[in-house]
Amino acid sequence: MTTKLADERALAALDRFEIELPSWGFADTGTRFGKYPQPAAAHTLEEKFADAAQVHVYGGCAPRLALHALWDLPGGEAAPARALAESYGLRIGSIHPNLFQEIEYKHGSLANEQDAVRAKAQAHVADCIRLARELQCREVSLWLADGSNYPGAADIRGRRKRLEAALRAAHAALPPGLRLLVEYKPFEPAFYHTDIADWGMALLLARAAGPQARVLVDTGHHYPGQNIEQIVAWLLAEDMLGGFHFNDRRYADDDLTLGSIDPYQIFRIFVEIQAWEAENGRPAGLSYMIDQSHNLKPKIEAMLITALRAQELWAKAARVDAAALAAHRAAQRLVDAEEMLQAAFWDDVRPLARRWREARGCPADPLAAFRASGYAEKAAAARAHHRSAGASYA
Ligand code: PSV
Ligand code: MN
Repeated sequence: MTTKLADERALAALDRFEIELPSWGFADTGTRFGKYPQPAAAHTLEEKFADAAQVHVYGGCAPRLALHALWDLPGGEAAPARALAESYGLRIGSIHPNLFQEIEYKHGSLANEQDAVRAKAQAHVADCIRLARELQCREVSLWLADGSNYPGAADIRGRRKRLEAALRAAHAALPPGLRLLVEYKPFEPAFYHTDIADWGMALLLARAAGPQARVLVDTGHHYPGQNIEQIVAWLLAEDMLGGFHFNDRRYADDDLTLGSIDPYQIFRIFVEIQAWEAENGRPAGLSYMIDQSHNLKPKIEAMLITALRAQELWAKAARVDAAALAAHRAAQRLVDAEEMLQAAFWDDVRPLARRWREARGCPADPLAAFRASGYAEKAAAARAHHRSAGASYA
């Protein structure tokens, strides 16, 4: 396969690759030990839309914003968010229920032992489904902080049963076309057991919920050393993969910039997806989202770099020649097969990505162009009145 054909495949792959930005990634965040306010951080929903729009204007591949129900839509009204999306030229991708911040949820939400707490959580999910319908979103993306800290404290099977019933009930309220994504995480905030700890649990729950439910893979939610592309391959084979929350990590859920620690991991995930798409002759219909809260990096720059890195890794994966790889595998030419992946990973696709951007009227060097615009400085000046360190991530 010639370089020209590989480049054509990569350009076509870039045409169909979009990544969704998290509203919460533009707001002030911190660690368990403190919050680190930034002068240009977004405080209002409008500021979050405005900042996200910058990423799309310069990067050209991030047309959607994910919203967090409690932080972004506290009044439960869809109209203001719809108007903002329109005026900033963005779409609203997914709605994230918040089932962890309120004190009632300290022993869990949908798996809670107490009927009243479960009912409150279920009503919130139903409200998120209504919002998602009104905002014409593609999905409601559910992550639960449910779990326990000490052995003996929780009836694990009882909690699983309640969770399954809750997801079934949520699914029953979905209008056609709206998906329910089930995200898993092995630990934190619970440190002994987490109710949806891994992809197997998420898969079983999504299956039980109904046909519009799928699993969401957050790359940070795995133990070090776990083979995430294998999980992706299995979920694809089961037609149960819904999408991703991308971030990188050195330990777990560190919210580091995608590809900053292990770009080859993301590349291998993309190779699996594109192999599935080539075999099935259709897109896998996945939602690619960023789930990063940058405490120290300037937020818009961090999101822009993340979107560009995701594009580059996606383009690299597209340069793998699936037919040649299959031939090497069939003939058990291990070295040749691996070299195909290595070559595609190491080839520099940045000139190609620049070409792709320029063809769309985006700057060849988005970071430099964004910096030259002075947007961050202007935002910092305009947002000075917000400056008081609050306690929430909103
Ligand atoms: C917490 O781990 C988390 O990052 C989950 O991944 C959610 O997707 C996100 O917060 C927003 O609720
Ligand atoms: Mn996530």
